[in-house]
Amino acid sequence: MTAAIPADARQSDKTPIILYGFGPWMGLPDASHYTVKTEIQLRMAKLRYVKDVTGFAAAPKGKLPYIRDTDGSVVADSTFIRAHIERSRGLDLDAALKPRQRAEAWAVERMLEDHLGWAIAWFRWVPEEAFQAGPARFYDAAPAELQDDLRNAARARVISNLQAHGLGRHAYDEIAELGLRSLNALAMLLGGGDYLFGSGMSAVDATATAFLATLTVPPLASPLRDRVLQLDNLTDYTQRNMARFFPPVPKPAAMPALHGDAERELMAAG
Ligand SMILES: N[C@@H](CCC(=O)N[C@@H](CS)C(=O)NCC(=O)O)C(=O)O
Repeated sequence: MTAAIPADARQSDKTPIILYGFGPWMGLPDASHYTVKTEIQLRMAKLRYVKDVTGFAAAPKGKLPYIRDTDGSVVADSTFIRAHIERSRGLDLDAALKPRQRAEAWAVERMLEDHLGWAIAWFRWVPEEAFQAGPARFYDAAPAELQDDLRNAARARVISNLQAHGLGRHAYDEIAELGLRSLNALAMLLGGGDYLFGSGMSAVDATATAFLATLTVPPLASPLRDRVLQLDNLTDYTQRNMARFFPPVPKPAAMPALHGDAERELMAAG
C-alpha cells in the first residue's frame, strides 16, 4: 500500500523516494518513532516521498525505516537515511547550528535514539495493559487463526532486543527513572525556546518531535507519557512541530445540494 505526499519544488525528479514504514497508527503518521523522525526530516528537506508499508520482510537490517531512493539505492536506518539525503542533495539539516551546537545535538540525538527510544518501546510492549491496548492491535487484520502467534512472536522479538540492549533487564520503576531523566534533560535544554539548539529547526528536533509525539499521541498510559504531559514546553513544542510537518488533511469539498428528503435522511443516517 502506498500513500502519496504532496510534491515540493526542490525535488525536480518526478520519481519519489519510497519510505518503508509500518503505516499510520493511533493518530501518528507511523507506528515507528524512527520512521516518524525520517518523515519529518524528508519534509524538512522538502523531498517528495511515498510510504510503503509492505517492506518489513525485506528490510536490509530487519528494522524500519529504510528507503529506496530515486536512483534505486536502498538505505536502512534513520540516521543513515538522513546522511544519505544530505550528501546526495547537498543539504544540511543542521544549517541553523553552530559547531558546538552540532556536537550537542548529536549527543542529545544519541540519548533519544539509543536510550529513550528503547524505554518508549519497553513501556509499549512489556506491561500487559499497554501491550493489549497498543501493539497487540497491529495484528487485528491478520487471519484470526494467526493473530496470537504473530502477536507473541513480535513481542518476544522486541523483548529479546530489549534484553540485548540492556534496558530490558531493569525493573519497571528503574526504566521509568531513566526515561524521566532523559525527558527532564530535554525539557531543560528546550527551556522557553522554539528549538532544542540554535535559531531554527535542526535534525535533532525531528527526532525529539517524533519521539515525544509517539509518547503522547496514542492514549497508552505510561510514566513517560505522564511526565511529558506535565512538561508544558515539551507538549507545546511537540504539537507545534507536528502541526507544522503533518498539517491536517484538507476538508472534503462541500457536498452538492441534495435533491429530496429521502436523500437528506439517508445522509443524516450515514
Ligand atoms: N536505529 C534504527 C532503529 C529502528 C527501529 O528500532 N525500528 C523498529 C521500530 S521502532 C523496528 O523496526 N523493529 C522491528 C523489530 O525489531 O522486529 C533507526 O534509527 O532506524
